[in-house]
Amino acid sequence: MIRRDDHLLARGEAAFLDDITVPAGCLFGVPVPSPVAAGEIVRLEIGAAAAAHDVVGVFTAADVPGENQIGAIIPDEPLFAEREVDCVGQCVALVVARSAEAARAAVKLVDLEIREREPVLDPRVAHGRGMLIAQQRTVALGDVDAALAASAVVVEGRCDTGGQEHVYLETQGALATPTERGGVHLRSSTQSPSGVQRIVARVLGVPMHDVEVEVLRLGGGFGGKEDQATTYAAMAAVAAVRLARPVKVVLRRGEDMRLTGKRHPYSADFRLGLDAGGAMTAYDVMFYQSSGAAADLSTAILERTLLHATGSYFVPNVRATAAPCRTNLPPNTAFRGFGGPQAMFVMEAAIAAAARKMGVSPRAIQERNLIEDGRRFPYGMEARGIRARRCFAAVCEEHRVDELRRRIDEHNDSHRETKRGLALMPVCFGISFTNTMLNQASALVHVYVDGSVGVSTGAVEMGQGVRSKLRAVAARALGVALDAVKVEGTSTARTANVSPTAASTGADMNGQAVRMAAEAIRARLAPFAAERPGASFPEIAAAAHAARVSLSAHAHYATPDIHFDREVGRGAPFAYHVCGTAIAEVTLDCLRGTYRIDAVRIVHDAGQSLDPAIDLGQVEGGLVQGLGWLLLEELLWNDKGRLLTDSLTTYKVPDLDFAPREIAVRFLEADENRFGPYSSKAIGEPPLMYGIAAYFALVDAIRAVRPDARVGTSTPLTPEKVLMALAGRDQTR
Ligand code: MTE
Ligand code: LUZ
Ligand code: MOS
Repeated sequence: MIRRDDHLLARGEAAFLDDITVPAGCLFGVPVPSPVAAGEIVRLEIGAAAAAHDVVGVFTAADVPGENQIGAIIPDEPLFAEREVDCVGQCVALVVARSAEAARAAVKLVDLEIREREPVLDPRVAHGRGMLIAQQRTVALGDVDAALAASAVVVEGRCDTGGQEHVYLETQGALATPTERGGVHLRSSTQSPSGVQRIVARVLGVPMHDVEVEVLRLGGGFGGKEDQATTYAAMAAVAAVRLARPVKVVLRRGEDMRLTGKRHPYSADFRLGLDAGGAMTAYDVMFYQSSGAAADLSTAILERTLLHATGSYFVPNVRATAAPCRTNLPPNTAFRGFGGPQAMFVMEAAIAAAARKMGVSPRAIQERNLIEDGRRFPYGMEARGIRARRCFAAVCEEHRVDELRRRIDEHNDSHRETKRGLALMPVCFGISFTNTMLNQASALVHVYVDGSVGVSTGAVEMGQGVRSKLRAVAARALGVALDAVKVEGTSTARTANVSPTAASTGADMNGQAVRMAAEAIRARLAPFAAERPGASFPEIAAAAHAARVSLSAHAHYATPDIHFDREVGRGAPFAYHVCGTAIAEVTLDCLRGTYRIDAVRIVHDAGQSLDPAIDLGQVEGGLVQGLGWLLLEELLWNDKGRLLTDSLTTYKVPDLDFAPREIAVRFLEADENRFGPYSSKAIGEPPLMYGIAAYFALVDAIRAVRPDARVGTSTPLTPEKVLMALAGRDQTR
């Protein structure tokens, strides 16, 4: 299947925010960021900037007509800093000029003096000082202390996982056009049109119906635009309303990298107990999340960390605690996996440590402990329809993992310059927003009298192919050809109160709503079809319209049977879990520390795919993005909290050469899934965690050189760190 937009995209004709022809008189805004990570604002003089060539206005907190507050979950983030700054990149003002160049030149003329404080960058230090975004939380099952005391083997350790920059190709931006009565029409590069609408209404002090947010498509989001697109939409809106002129704000790459939050770095302490046979008995883990300077989505991300603490495994006694620690970094935010990858990494590091101590392969421990139907997750949900073992067994069998292992061992026995390594990664990812309220979607379907179909939902297309999937659902439910269906861009005026396109639920929930609306229309058309054997769909639609029967339907879908009590950390928060397993093989150059990912082979449960080509792309893309997080992408800040890796020359993302030589993906035979339209399954986030297989394969190869190398507990494991580990340097941090 070719996505409807593919040719447009390939020719560069698909419009992104910055391609839209701006309205007459449009002005350009550029934010003024704090150069300091923590301190008190003692002077903010905007006079010189305001008087600069082509500058039309400079806006600060004083100019916000409504509330100067953009925090969506916890109201702790001002749009423009007032007295304090809490991170480098926090904005104090917006300069608006006739060109973006003139605005950028004038940014330098803003006179900002800050009395600096020592920033806190380490979440453990923040925790020690009681600097928390919200209370720390625990999910627990059984009696961990007793079970650990009774365990035959206990391993303990510390893990540190790094952050990750989203590097969506399209940077953050918005175009605001003032409307009547102090309202605004926004084009925003956001995953959350209703989120932008709600916060902009608050900032402007107008009702939500006076703020319309429209989204055509995003050049990638990856979670980075679930919450943080709001900032730039709100700035543009304030200036547009104040000046009664359209205002566009689009960040440059470097600005985007410095100003926006990233995947949360975590530090963790773990203790894992096992019996003599390798069955896990107890798991005790403490997560320190580097939340950044404001809450953003940190508490929700922390919750998903807790719910994925045990990964794909069943552990009878668990205590998982997580603290959202306030650090002087830009507020960290959603990123594919949403706290799940950080948790799963720690569990895999614990398994690797246990395997070493017990003299068995990590695979044996993984296989022994995979969760099965009837078992419970630590939060009390019973595993049902869990296909973890199926995928694990299938990938091992299809790729003859024992033989792969033997060949690698043979290679390592007979080669000194290169060593090879292998590891497996089973993924089991919960599908649904952990905040039950967000698990709803609606759709508006119109059949036009010529038989063509228009579909509107709250889903945002960001490259993941949700529009193609919704098109397939509508065509199938109505019984028309794909070409008859158009999925419109997203607008808050057509579809209201929508959840962000996130948590991998976009196609699931919006697809169900589309199916329901389309089926309602089809039922109305049925009598007209019955009276007209052989009639075409356009003829049937025209006949129904002539009889004054509505050809439009709206439907609302709420994911059934989910619930979660946040206070006690118990419930069934997920509709289902998506499972799969990856095997990774790497070859290490022992002299240079460089390595090649030879192959990643995956068996993944995509359900009854609505579009196998898209799903294959999601698995491959997620995997490579995960590899970047684990192996390559290193964020460095100086001790003043200034990001040093703020360009794509210093921040390395995977390229074709880095990608695995071979990626083999097999989709498991489909079964029923009542939560996905036509038994499809969510696919956006889970494949990212397959990258963990390659990380531990590399650790395996390093150990073939140096069995005592101190690797395997921190990410990213860059070639530089590999080289140091081969030289016998401590790489625990
Ligand atoms: N794929 C592309 N090409 N671009 C993206 O921005 N975002 C990912 C994933 N795949 C993303 C992507 C994330 S973080 C999520 S939550 C899902 O897509 C969202 O889309 P879905 O719910 O429709 O799967
Ligand atoms: N966003 C959110 C998410 O608000 N809640 C979630 O559970 C979630 N999960 C993954 C990605 N985004
Ligand atoms: Mo994805 S992190 O849920 O936007």
